[in-house]
Amino acid sequence: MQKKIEELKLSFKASLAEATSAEALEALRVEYLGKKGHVSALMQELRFAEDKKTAGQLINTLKTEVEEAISEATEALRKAEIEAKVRGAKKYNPTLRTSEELGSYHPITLAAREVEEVFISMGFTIENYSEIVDDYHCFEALNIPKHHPARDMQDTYYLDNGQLLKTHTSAAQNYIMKKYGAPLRAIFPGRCFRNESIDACHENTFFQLEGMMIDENISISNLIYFMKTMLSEVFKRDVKVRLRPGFFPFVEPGFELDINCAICGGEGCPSCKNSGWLELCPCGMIHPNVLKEGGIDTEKYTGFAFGLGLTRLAMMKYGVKDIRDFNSGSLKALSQFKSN
Ligand code: FA5
Repeated sequence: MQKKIEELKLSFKASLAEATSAEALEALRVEYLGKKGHVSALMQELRFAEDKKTAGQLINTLKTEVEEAISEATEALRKAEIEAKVRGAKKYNPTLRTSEELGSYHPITLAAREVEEVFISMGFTIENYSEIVDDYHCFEALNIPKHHPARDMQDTYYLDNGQLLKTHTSAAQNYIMKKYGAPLRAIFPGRCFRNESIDACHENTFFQLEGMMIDENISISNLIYFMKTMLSEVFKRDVKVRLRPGFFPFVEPGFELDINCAICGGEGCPSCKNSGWLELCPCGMIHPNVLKEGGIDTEKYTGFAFGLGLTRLAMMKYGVKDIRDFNSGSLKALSQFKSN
């Protein structure tokens, strides 16, 4: 009987080598381990064998070896199939155009780039600043101490850790003054967040583009020159603006620069809250306290700063009636800017 078991082992090995598919392996399993298979037949014969104990052990060993060999071969086959599939799969090609429908730049990006180009040509650098800032940079360093009523104008989203979402790009002023010192010309676009009531010209998430120029003998006339140049370059047509006094604790004197509403031509509409004018770019001469806090010698240097409402500028430039269209994700609205 032992001889028979050895012969079965050898024939199993030979058959296993030829079984190269899942079906062939299953057939082999049934041939050896099935109810009417070789191992069952050996068990039947065992009753009549003389060397029952040794033969029984050998049959068990054969059974285990057959089970293990078939499951190993099945697993190897499965892995080989997966590898073949991966090898044969289409490779990702980053240079391949997947669709004729190409995307386009967001109108706010387009507007920001135009403004940036104008200021770069006038010697300004572009700075980047975080969207999460601390109380010091957003308020304290800007001459807005705790409990100052000016904080009420910017309904702020505070984080659990005491930091906050930047309410205005002015939050970068102190950082940039300390980074570069004077003289300095920099612009810094950025996303701002305020817990606003939303309407056609107010969003809770909007973009501003801040600018600062600090040097010897900088005056209001420099400020007005740069504002005029920026607006005429961006709009490429005459736009009616008005300058009126405005209060911001970080500038003295401070101004509101309003633009005549491009949607209604000044008649009054929901986009300008029926006033005919839209607040666009508050500005002013940087307050000495703010310069000092930024490490600037106020005996030698003065400077101006402005906070352009970039989202509103895009509204006026492209004739977008409702500010909410910008964040809507509506392809119907945004794809109109493709040709730009
Ligand atoms: C400020 O944020 C000042 N930091 C601006 C400044 C900078 C003044 C430097 C002086 C010197 P204000 O809160 O007015 O100011 O916002 C500036 C501009 O951002 C507004 O004129 C407007 O164009 C835009 N803006 C403000 N709130 C919103 C809003 N909720 N949705 C869309 N645009 C807004």
